[in-house]
Amino acid sequence: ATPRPRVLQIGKMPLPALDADLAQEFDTTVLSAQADPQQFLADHGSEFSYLVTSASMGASASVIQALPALRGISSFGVGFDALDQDAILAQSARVGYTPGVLDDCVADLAFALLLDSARRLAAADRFVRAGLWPTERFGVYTRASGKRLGILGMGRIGRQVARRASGFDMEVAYHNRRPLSDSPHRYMESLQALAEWCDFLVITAAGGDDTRHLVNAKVLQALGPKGFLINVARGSVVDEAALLDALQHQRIAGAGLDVFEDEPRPLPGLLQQDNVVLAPHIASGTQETRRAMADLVLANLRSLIADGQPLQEVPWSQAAAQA
Ligand code: 8YV
Repeated sequence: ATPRPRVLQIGKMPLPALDADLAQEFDTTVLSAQADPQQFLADHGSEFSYLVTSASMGASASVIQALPALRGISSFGVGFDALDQDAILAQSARVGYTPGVLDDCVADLAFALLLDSARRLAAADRFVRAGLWPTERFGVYTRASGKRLGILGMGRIGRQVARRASGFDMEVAYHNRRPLSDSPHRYMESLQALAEWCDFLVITAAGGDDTRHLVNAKVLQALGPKGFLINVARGSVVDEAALLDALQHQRIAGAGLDVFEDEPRPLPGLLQQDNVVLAPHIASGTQETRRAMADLVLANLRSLIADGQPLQEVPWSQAAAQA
């Protein structure tokens, strides 16, 4: 029998069962489990044709370049901003990812953060647990229903957020680089105008150089002292220092954040603010969704090995393959 192709897995996957699946079905080596990963790559990098990673772990140029026989990458997640595009294209490796299967759960968490930042549910839970109910008053906060929702990045996930907003009788507008031909929602020419208009600004835009620090001090100023910022996309889209400053000086009303510029380390000042709700990058983190993502990681890897191409391919990988 021909030997099974060897697969390098960068680190632990976001669903433990997937680690087991990968170990069982493929000849898999976990890079982070090696005593000296750097040395391991230098000694054994040329033995691997396939790489498995996640949107969070990504794949740096130095890892890619240490794998001269690389043919395919299967990544867990819909984001690909942590995959070094230039290094990957230089080696003509094809890249699979997991779009589509997480849209509803990410939109659910956007709404959970929206409702929590407005109604302060996490703070209310802390209040009750601390035994304060009999003696103190919990504050009165902000209505969410019927308010204006601005979406930065009306893609697959943004559309699911908009759908949920209709159940809350919210008016929806969005900003993208260009208006969509098939969206019933109002298009705003600029992010600034969207921020001025809305009560809740929800970020569902892709990460990467094109969107870095789009939400800056000026946009937060436009969102204003009654406005809330919700981010379930990438920390890089927001200038986190400017956001902390705006929260500290009540230039915005509050924020709900699932993503940060330097994960897993939110700016320490954020932990001191009671007008922000923090989550550890869990928007896709349900059994159902992570299992569907894991199945797609496995299916993409099988397809890369059998046919040289993944079932779901990142756009720039597909474009390069067709050129
Ligand atoms: C993942 C994500 O949970 O899909 C993405 O791009 O950021 C999340 O769904 C995360 O990347 C897992 O590592």
